[in-house]
Amino acid sequence: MPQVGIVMGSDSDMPVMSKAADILEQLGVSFDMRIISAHREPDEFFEYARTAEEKGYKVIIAGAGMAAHLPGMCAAIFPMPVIGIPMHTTSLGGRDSLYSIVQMPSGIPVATVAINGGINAGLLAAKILATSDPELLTRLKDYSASLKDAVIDKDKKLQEVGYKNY
Ligand code: RP5
Repeated sequence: MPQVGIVMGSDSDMPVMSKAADILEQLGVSFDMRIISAHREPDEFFEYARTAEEKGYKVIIAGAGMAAHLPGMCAAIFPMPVIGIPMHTTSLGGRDSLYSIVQMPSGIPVATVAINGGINAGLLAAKILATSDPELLTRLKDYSASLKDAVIDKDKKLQEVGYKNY
């Protein structure tokens, strides 16, 4: 059973949503991925959200752009955590998506990551699951250590070659 449901409003969201999928795959977290538009196919959306719990999801990652109702409507129906990813948009730079997703009314939370924040959405979903999975927690700690090592390596190179040759 997939532990995480990844859903996006359009295939134009895929470059961002695939980053969430990649990090979950790297961490050994099972997921499934769907393209479902809350606005363009409301009946299919409601079917998806109503059956999400029985499909085994513990977290949903929902990404959408513009008047982005998909994450909020998932949170209205699915009883476990929903993480929202606001998509960058050409007209308003993603502020439209961000405000639509982050400004939820009291009682229906959506954990909103940055505009185009696919990697952090995947990591946040994994961290939620890691609260009851010690092996996943260890893999997350290893991932954090690898980030630290990458910065140390970059600084080491800077000290060796100088900023003009970096
Ligand atoms: C939203 O509208 C989608 O999430 C997407 O970000 C945006 C534009 O969709 P397309 O016109 O590219 O299909 O529903």
